[in-house]
Amino acid sequence: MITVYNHQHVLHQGKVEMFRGQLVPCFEVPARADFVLAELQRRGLGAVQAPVDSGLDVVQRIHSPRYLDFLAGAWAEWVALDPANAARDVLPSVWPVRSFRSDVLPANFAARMGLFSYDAGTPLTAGTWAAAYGGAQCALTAAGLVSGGERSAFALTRPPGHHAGADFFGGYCFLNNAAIAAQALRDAGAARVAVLDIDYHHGNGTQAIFYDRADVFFASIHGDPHTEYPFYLGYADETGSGAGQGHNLNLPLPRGTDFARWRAALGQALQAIARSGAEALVVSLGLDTFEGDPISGFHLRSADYLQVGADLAAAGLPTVFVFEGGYAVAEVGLNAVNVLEGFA
Ligand code: SP5
Ligand code: ZN
Repeated sequence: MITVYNHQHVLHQGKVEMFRGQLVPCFEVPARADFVLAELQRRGLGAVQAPVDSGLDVVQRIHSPRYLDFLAGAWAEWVALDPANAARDVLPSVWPVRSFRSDVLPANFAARMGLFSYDAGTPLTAGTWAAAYGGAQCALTAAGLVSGGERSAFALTRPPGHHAGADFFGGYCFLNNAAIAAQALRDAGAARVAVLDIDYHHGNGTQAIFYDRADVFFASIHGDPHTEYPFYLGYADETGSGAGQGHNLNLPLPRGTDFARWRAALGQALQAIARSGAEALVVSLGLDTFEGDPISGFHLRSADYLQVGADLAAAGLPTVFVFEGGYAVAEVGLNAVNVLEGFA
């Protein structure tokens, strides 16, 4: 398994996120990717390479121009407001909910922060654009390797991506790396692609991006949104719309779910993916299903991830793995590499 890793991930380094009325230290930290890289190298699980820069063509097929323009320039705008801002993360504080307009682009910076986001847990920092851009290149390079005949490749990057939609960030995510990889596989000739999201949290961004499309099947196993973030999407009755009707599968599970029950859902998702006729698979690989995760509620153990990898391999599809969540930092390397080793 080839891993595509961009050292610029470290340029995205949030200080704080809003939680219960306080700014608390970020859970999504650079050390997460470093632990995975160290474990990959310790266990000798294949080559690690830097991404090839292929620009924004595919990224622009997933994200809107005005969103990309905003993200690329946001930090410079923030510092221009007040030079002292250079020492602070940017967080949104006002949002256009129902009855407000989203077609008009406000001149005010805070207004645009809110227009392009949905939570106050996702700080934008000096290096966010550089890190997210490099992450998208990792996803594109990994997809290119698989289109070129590799059985699998792993985009090891952060910030994660699956909560980011066509024109919004949130849930620690800015560019949707899994969606970008899926689009790249389509563009390289796969008639149908599946995205399987096994992060603890529903992949609302990926679902929304492909919701009305028949060429990308989306399946997600996640904490029940009645109680779990991101709350407002991820229910079982969301099955796709228009041409995409029948091409979306949500398998929400209650807090406290153990591996036996989780694995049964994985079997269900993989059967649906087989029926979808997918010729390639993108796995949104979150490890926050781990029993020791500080913000999540499933009870998977480290050894279980070897079985997860074996089950994914049994689907028999060329597979791009994309790193998503997982906040038990000391164990995230072991758990991620267990999936990859179980697959290989
Ligand atoms: C990619 C990904 O996994 N994003 C998850 C974003 C979750 N953001 C909300 C976090 C809520 C924090 N809860 C803290 C509980 C501390 N006991
Ligand atoms: Zn997650």
